[in-house]
Amino acid sequence: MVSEEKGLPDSFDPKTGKNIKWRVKLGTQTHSTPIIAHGHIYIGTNNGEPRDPKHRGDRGVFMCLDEKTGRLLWQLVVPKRDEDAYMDWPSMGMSSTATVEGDRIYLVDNRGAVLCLDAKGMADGNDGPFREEAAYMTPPTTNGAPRQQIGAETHPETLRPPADGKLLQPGPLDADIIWKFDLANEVGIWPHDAAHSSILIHGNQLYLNTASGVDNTHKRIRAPEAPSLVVLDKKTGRLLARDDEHIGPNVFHNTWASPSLGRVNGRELIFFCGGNGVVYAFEPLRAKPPPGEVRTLKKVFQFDFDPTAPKTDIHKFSSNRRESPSNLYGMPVFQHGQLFVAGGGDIWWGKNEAWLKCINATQTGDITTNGLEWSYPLEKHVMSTAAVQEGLVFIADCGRRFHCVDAKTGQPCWTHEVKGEVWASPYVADGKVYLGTRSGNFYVFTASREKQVLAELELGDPISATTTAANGVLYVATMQNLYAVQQDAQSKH
Ligand SMILES: [Ca+2]
Repeated sequence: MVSEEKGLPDSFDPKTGKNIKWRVKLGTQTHSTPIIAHGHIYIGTNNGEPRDPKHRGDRGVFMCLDEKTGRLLWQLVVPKRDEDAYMDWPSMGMSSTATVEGDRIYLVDNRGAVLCLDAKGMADGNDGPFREEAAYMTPPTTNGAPRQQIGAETHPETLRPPADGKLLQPGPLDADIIWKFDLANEVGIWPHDAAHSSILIHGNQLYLNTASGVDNTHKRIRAPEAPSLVVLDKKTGRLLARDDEHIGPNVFHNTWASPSLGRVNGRELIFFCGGNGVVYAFEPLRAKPPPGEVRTLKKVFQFDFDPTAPKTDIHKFSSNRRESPSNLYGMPVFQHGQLFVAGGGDIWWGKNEAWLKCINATQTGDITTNGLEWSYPLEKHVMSTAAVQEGLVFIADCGRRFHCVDAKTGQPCWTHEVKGEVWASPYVADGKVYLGTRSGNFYVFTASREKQVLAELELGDPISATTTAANGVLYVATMQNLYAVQQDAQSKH
């Protein structure tokens, strides 16, 4: 959540076009953060503003846009899961954030499939081994409303071909899938609400949270043995390893927190926040196991984020706003031996209590008691990942408050009341902190120990995405628009 970019503006104005290079329409719901690489912008959204007449109706959409102009180069369009609304919530689109390396894009789509995509799309031909793009973009004949009622016995299903056997044909505007790994089919996850992962690349390996959660009753775990963290071969999508921590039964809502990596006293560790409210560190996988073999990730430490919360029969605390387990949405952030983790009661189903905690990541074993360096109370719930820079930790919560906290002591330097809940993470770049809220307000603060509000804008529609910057341009995604913001630019609209 910290960038080296310089020369970024303090403010911009959607009404006059000041400091705006361009603005493009996305779908009607955008929960994915824009990623910029090699002249392209990658962002997930929905199909509320169809860009291709052959793709109509509710879909998960992932767009590849031209960095200079915002023009659409190609898009991945994936039919919704229609077996149960709670497995792929209507109109949510594709929420995951892409990871890009060279000409390969790694992404989890709305059906919970891990995909490797070709940066050039279909325009330069269909690169394999995956060749079934036509079948994967064609919805079943019944596409539209989910087939089952809430509470009914449903199971995750594979995409069914339409009854008439007619498939949509990919064209130059469509995505080119290199390989696909379906988390529901292959490792038995239970999709819930929306798949959300930000894939970590380490050498030839991909580490990702599985987004396995409760069923449509919110009180049952139907896939207790499903992994929470998996490792895939980035070249082939083969499953190499998984956790064996038996996290499943105690996942309060879902497994939405993405893993991170840090070097602790010369040793690399994979950090991971489980949907059970426990923070783990694992050894990275050293070598590829022989064909057919799946390794178990070796745990280095575990830290119970909320040790006094209920640990058994936890789903009976669903909807209890006073007492419940904690869960973790944001990523664990590592710097100088410290691990910063924000979590607490679930925003939809848990207690109104949340914290930012600092963990000493140099210890091993169960570090719940000895590993806590400090704990700082947040308000209500927290979805953000902390941005940590020069001894300051920036975080925002769903109690409409933005916090600047001293990384050493956990004492607040300052706070600011913002309009709207915050689902995005703060983003530090060029001495500033950028933050959007669910009321559509956008804030620019100085990234300093003293409070200074540089700008408060009203963008008109809610913001879930974290701001990002590349090549001197700031990218701000609201639910419906993507703004490219650049100092001294002037757009006409
Ligand atoms: Ca291609």
